[in-house]
Amino acid sequence: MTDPDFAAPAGKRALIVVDVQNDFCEGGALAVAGGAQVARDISAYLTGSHGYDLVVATRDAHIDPGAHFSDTPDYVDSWPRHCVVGTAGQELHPNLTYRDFDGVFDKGGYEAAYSGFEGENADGRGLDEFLAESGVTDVDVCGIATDYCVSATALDASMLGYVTTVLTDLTAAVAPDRLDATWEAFAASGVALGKSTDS
Ligand code: VGL
Repeated sequence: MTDPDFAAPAGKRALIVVDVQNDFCEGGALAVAGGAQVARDISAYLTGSHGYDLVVATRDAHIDPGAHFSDTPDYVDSWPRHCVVGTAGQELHPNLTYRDFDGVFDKGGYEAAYSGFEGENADGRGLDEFLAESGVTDVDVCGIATDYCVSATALDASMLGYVTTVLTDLTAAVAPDRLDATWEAFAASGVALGKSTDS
């Protein structure tokens, strides 16, 4: 029988808001259908009281990411120029009115970087270091794009030992018709699917 006195203490919960940037929303250089609505929905979800101990954001922040940019992109491994540091496209989308982030983690200066765990905050700290030091054990992940940066971030979170849930209604996909592969990768890695309305 489990002695409740010896139960592991509940850790903290964080929400990771992935790449809700102008270039990934309608009108942007690499527009993902539904991106602007996702920005609005994430803001609504976080307005007033929410259950997270921490909320962090990630951003693509490219300077010269090599073959990640192409004039003839394949939209799998190469992309039109997007989220270039110093451009409006790199900024968080105005529909994302929630800005009370505990950290913003920028990634991809000189290489492709799909996972938010490749990013650093203004203090030069990585996302894993920051979350772990904050006592976070559980993360929810939302944002853009479901099948690229949200997926890579969630898979890394799970691999790093965080109990990980993707809030699917707060995501938008580059290739919605190929999402089955994303769901399969999540299932194989222990990433749960949830909805913002679940709790
Ligand atoms: C992303 C394609 C290229 C994303 C970033 O944020 O999902 N997708 N770079």
